[in-house]
Amino acid sequence: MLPEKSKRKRVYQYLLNRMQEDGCIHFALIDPEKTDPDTAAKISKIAEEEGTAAIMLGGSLGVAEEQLDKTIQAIKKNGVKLPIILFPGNINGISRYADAIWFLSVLNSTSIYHIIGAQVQGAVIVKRYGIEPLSLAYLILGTGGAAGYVSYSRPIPFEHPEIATAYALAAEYLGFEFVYLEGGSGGKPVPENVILLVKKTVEIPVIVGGGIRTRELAKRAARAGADAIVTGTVLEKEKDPRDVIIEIIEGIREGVQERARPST
Ligand code: 1GP
Repeated sequence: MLPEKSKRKRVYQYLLNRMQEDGCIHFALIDPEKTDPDTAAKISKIAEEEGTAAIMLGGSLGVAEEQLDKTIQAIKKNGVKLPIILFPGNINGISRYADAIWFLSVLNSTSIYHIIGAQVQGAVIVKRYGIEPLSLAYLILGTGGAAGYVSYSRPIPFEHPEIATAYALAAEYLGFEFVYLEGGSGGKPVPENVILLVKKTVEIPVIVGGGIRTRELAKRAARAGADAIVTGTVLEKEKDPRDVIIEIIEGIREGVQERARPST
């Protein structure tokens, strides 16, 4: 019997619909190692109210399943209806309470473990917990940040958009549903020309993250064609998360509008 695709693909369909409607969507990334469950619940509620499309949960180091469980339970208890998508750094990044998981492969890692090893271990758990897998080609660019370091990656230089594009195209041909251009958390954002070339070449949705911390940077990534923008670090700062999210989402909307305008 063929799998019941519609059931397995609930979050997938939701994300695609929102990307189509809005042109570019926002994901709020929360690292449970850096943010306690109550704060995560508060940020998630604000994000939902201000138009964020989903909550991503994960981090490169020190995330334990128990922490994820508590964080997701707190977010759900706070009445947040947005999908909660795990963003695992390793197989300890899986919680039974999540709605979906970025089932990711670090395609430019030099370690087989990060390309297919952890996934083999994790698949069985994802199946057992009934979490929706969203297949994702995770590409590390620029300095790579902590994610690049812990995944033994060979980051793609920003100066070589054609290499990032070739990886993204290979990802599409291998059947990945999404591609993620990661500039490294807290680092320099992926340049517009890289996003532009990847978008021009591939048909799968392009997610961009790493170093996006202002309205202007969100606008640039959206204008270049990102289908989704991830912000993490900026939500951990002293600033009011509501102000931060409003700014980022306004930047995204402006970027989408500018994209639609014919160039003069
Ligand atoms: C990291 O791309 C994400 O994996 C988000 O990066 O923390 O810089 O927002 P920031």
